[in-house]
Amino acid sequence: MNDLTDKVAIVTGASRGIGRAVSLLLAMQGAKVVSVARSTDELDELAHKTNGLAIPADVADEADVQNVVDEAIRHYGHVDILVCNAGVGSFNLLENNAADEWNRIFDVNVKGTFLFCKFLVPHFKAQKSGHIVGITSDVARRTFEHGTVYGASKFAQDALLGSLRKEVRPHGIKVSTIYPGLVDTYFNESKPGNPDSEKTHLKPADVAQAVRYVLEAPAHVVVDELMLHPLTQEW
Ligand code: NJP
Repeated sequence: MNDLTDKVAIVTGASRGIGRAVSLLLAMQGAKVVSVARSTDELDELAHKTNGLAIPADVADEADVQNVVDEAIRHYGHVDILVCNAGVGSFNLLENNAADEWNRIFDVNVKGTFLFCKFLVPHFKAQKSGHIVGITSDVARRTFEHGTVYGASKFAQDALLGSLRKEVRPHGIKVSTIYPGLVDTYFNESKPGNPDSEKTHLKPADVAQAVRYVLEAPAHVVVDELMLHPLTQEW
């Protein structure tokens, strides 16, 4: 098993939901966590709880992302793990999506993943190790009504991570993609905690456990893809 103690992990979209659960779980395993999102109050509280760093950033802003990577390396000396989790969605008939909505969703889900990988891969190559975990979606592998824009962004994020996996494996770098089904979070204006969600949704902690599982795989093993659904969800 790969021990996470003192591993330095950048987690995006950490202010709530899945990213927050990932930050808390990795910190419990002894990792040094760099939590990234735009909501500063939530990040400060998380940094306190994880005894880690909180760096406010818009994942779609190149200068912000460069700053997160520089600051994490300056503070801890290196980075071992990147969890690309920040994501947004909205669900509409194709013709009801404004072009700006396309830009917003692709900026966060695809460009955000691209920028963090772009700035960290050279660092990982130089140290001949590193693990990138992408939180995509089950809809990166299937299509659904009202999912033209969000689904297209998740297919694109999945393709980016799959291609990158092939590029970086010879350098000792792992890329794992996690495909969650419905998760009980504030995603897309949902309200977590509805009693029915016990049956219909995963919990953020379930996805965090999946992240822990892929990160703790022994050095000679890479979990390329991991899909998890609530038992009741149709596939
Ligand atoms: O969503 P939510 P989840 N720059 O809304 C951050 C995927 N997924 O935890 O900036 C930086 O609770 C935002 O922070 P803030 C989904 O596609 C979910 O459910 O402070 N950060 C917050 O921390 C996504 O990739 C479901 O507003 C930005 C976080 O992202 C991932 O799971 C199903 C940002 C979103 O937290 C986490 O989503 C599925 C920006 N520009 C896949 N914009 C599901 N929930 O059902 C947003 O298949 N964030």
